[in-house]
Amino acid sequence: MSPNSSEQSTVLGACPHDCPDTCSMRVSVKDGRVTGVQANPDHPFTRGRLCNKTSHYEERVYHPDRVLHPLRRVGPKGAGEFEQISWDEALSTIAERWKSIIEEDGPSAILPYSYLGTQGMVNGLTVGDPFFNQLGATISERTFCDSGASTAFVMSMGPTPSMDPESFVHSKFIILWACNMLSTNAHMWPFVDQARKNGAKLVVIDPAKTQVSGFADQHIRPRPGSDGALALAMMHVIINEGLVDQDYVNQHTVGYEELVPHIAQYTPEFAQAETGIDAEVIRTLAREYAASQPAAIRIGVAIERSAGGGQLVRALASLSALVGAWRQPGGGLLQLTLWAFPANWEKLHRADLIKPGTRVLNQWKLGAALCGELDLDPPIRSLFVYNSNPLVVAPNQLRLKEGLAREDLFTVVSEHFLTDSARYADIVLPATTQVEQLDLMFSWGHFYLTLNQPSIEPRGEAVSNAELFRRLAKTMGFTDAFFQRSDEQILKDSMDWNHPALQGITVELLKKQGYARLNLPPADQFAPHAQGNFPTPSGKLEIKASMAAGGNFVLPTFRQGSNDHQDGSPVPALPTYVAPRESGFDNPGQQSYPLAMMSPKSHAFLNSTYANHPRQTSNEGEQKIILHPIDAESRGIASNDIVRVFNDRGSFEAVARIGDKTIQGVVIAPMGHWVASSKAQATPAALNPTAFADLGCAPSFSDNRVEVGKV
Ligand SMILES: Nc1nc2c(c(=O)[nH]1)N[C@H]1C(S)=C(S)[C@@H](COP(=O)(O)OP(=O)(O)OC[C@H]3O[C@@H](n4cnc5c(=O)[nH]c(N)nc54)[C@H](O)[C@@H]3O)O[C@H]1N2
Ligand SMILES: Nc1nc2c(c(=O)[nH]1)N[C@H]1C(S)=C(S)[C@@H](COP(=O)(O)OP(=O)(O)OC[C@H]3O[C@@H](n4cnc5c(=O)[nH]c(N)nc54)[C@H](O)[C@@H]3O)O[C@H]1N2
Ligand SMILES: [Mo]
Repeated sequence: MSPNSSEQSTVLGACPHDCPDTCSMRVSVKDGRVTGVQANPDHPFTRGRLCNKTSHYEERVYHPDRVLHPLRRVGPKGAGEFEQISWDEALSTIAERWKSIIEEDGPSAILPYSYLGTQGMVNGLTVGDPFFNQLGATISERTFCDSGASTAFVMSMGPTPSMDPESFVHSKFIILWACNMLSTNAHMWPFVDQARKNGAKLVVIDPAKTQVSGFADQHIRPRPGSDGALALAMMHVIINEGLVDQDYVNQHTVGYEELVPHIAQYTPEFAQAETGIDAEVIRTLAREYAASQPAAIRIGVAIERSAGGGQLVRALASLSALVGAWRQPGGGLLQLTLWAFPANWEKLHRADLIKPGTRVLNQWKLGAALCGELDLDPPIRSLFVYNSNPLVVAPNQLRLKEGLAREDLFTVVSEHFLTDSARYADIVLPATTQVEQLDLMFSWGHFYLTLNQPSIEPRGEAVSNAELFRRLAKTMGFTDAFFQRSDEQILKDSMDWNHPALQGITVELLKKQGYARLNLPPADQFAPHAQGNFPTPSGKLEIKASMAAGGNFVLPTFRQGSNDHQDGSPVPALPTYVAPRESGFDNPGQQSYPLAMMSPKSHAFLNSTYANHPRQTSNEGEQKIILHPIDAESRGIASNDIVRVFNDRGSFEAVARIGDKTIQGVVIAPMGHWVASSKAQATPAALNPTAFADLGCAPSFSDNRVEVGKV
């Protein structure tokens, strides 16, 4: 099929988004134009249904605000005033500025900044790494998402795919823990729903009432960040009441003898004081969880977003082993299926190009770094952003805004739109959308590899990220042929095609079919740890983590992270309760900022993506803050009042919604709205702390305190 055929044709594509569901799409094309996007009805996980965001993906492709040409800033930073320039001019301006910065201060004065605007192996997480590693730029440590949970999970169980999400149909007892499934992982719901219909009990553990908690047999609502106490108290009950699967524990775990005395302190009464959940409720939950095998826990990414998030995941891994949940399909703990994909991260990322001693800067520190608070030598003089919109997704928004406004900072942003971050750029470069590029998608929520074939030519002068870095490499005089690999070559290089998981799967097959299930046992036989076989140093599930001692575990290279424990103290080897830094019941900050704030995902946005689509903003409504009726009343706030939400870090304005969607003492401000279209030009990120959680430099969005008042 030629992309310009005047016949209506269908091209097999894949959703590009940073979402566990990675849907298989069918793109309809006529006269070189995308006329619609449908779900692939054959795909066993997509099951013929796209979400509210991608079902109108053509509106993104043809959005009137798309950036289609390189732009140069002509107004003040942040004003969004630009003029069109040629690619040649854009590239030569970048090269000229970078060469003089490198000459004066060295390449570490240049900072790349990226995340998962697209998740493809070709254009996604690692696309710019070889270029910046070769340049010698400061390394941007990417710990936006799941780095804390991943660290804890791998410390406990190794990098294992652990459970097939489709095997949840076989579960007898399901806990969705900090997971807003019907919004953020909606294609997994049919499997959970089927289990329910087969008689499984569904428990949701989330301070918020969500669409999915409405389907739960039981909704447990702990104080944000206190969940570790709940998990440890469940272990306490299971051990004290003799509910342990002793045979499984003896054969397939390490550290149980030391766990028994350690767990004595975590009584249900202790957990009640921390979480607000009645001790009897905790006892019953523990008993039912132990008795109803196979029992499955599905954790959301939000599990990691407080001071003790990492230790909480350590506790949940241990909990699953105590009851022998792993013995049958449908039992265990599900985090990321990503571990099943034999990706060649090393080849994509090229850590070997990093010069020893190159500076590393964590993503959360961008505002502080740009404002000179970190005393960096040399300071950051140039910022290159792609696949990310830091002004909305990173904490410390006010400082970040201040830093981005620095006249002497040379900022380049590659984007689909003039996002909040792009508005501060000196040069904006136009990026292709998924229908204009080739890519191969792994998934972090199922076991299918999906090919995205381009269905139209790039619009205007937009280029894929891979092409962008080919152009930059050429402009900067990189002669190694590696930097000029075609998209097809990058795609081929991205996977270990000889790995058993890819047996029988070829690019040709993917072209025909669009997707393929990894060569793994089917869901009804998927129980990789029925006989232990955990990919840890001991081969067992490590209740006592050998990797904690000496902190020798590092995140996979594509995160570019070190894994320093936040304060340099040793990581506790046994699952241990780490109380929330701010959001707990007892906290020194409680007097001035009595309310804990969570800022979870918006239903109609994908992080900050789609927050400039009229269909999605009208679906989502304006920025809201949800208050419990008691907290609203004591502040004289009524529904629909415009309120100011604030703490020492900043403030934003929102419309108040009042009801039992939240618990007393906790407010909820969904994230994703753009600064430029927000009241008072700020969003919840203005209040978020930059403090890391305990493991993997994870964020702590669920661990901050605020006050709310009428404007
Ligand atoms: N619609 C939509 N889908 C998305 C995204 C999106 O922006 N919008 N983003 C994608 C991405 S990048 C990710 S990482 C995933 C995230 O997927 P999830 O982790 O499911 O998403 P969140 O909305 O961040 O949080 C889920 C739930 O956790 C609860 N929660 C927050 N803190 C705590 C806590 O301390 N304890 C407990 N028990 N619950 C807590 C929140 O109230 C929320 O209902 O979603 C992906 N899918
Ligand atoms: N308060 C709060 N903050 C959060 C979170 C939260 O729950 N609460 N969640 C955190 C999490 S889990 C995550 S994953 C991060 C997400 O952080 P980001 O990955 O930065 O998320 P997005 O806001 O989706 O920004 C991605 C940008 O990439 C652009 N883009 C898309 N495709 C391409 C492409 O092919 N090329 C280029 N050059 N650009 C492209 C999009 O237009 C979009 O503006 O946010 C984190 N921040
Ligand atoms: Mo994420």
